[in-house]
Amino acid sequence: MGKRNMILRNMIFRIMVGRTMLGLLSLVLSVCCALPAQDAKPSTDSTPQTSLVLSDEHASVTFTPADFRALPHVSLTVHNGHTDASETYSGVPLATLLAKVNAPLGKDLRGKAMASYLVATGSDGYSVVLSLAEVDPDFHQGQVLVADTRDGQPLGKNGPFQLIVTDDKRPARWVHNLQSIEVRSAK
Ligand SMILES: Nc1nc2c(c(=O)[nH]1)N[C@H]1C(S)=C(S)[C@@H](COP(=O)(O)O)O[C@H]1N2
Ligand SMILES: [Mo]
Repeated sequence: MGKRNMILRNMIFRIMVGRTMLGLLSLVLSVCCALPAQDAKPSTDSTPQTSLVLSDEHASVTFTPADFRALPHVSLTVHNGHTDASETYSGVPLATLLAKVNAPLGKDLRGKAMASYLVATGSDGYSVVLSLAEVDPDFHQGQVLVADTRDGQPLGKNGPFQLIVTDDKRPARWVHNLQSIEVRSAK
C-alpha cells in the first residue's frame, strides 16, 4: 500500500510539474512573441506613403493623392541633367500649397520671413532644403512644383509625389516619394 501510494504520488507530482513547465513555456513564448510588436520602431523602409503633409509650427495640412488631383495643375517641360532628357511634369506649384498653411509669400515675404526655409523629405528620409524665397514666383524665376505625373503618367516608383526644381542643373532636390514639407525659420 505504502509503495503503491508513493508511486501514485510520484506520478501526480510529475504531471503537475509537467503542467507548470508547459504553462511557463507558453507564458515565455507569448511574451517573446509580443515583444517585437512593442519594440517596433517607426517604419524606415522606403515604401511610398500615399499622403503629403505640409506643416509649419502652427498648422499642418495633409493631401491625399485624390485631394491633390483636385487642385489646379500646371505643366512644365524641363531638362533633367541626370538623365539628359527633356521631361514634362504636371503638378501644383509649391507656393500654391504653402499658401494653405499661410506661409508668408508675395508682399509678406520680407524681414524675418526672408529667413524662412523648407525641408522637403522623401519616404526614404532623404531631405533637401529650399529657401522660401526660391519657391515664391513673385520673387524667384525658377519654378518649384509638386508633381504627380510625368509625361502624362503617374510617377510610379518615384510617386505619388515628386518635387521638381527647374533651376537646378542636377536633379538632386527633385525629392522622389515626397512625403513632407516643413516650413521653418533660421531666426
Ligand atoms: N527620395 C529621394 N529622392 C531623391 C534622391 C534620393 O536619394 N531619395 N536622390 C536625388 C538625386 S541626388 C538625384 S540625382 C535624383 C536621381 O533621380 P533619377 O534616378 O530618377 O534620375 O533623385 C534625387 N531625389
Ligand atoms: Mo544625384
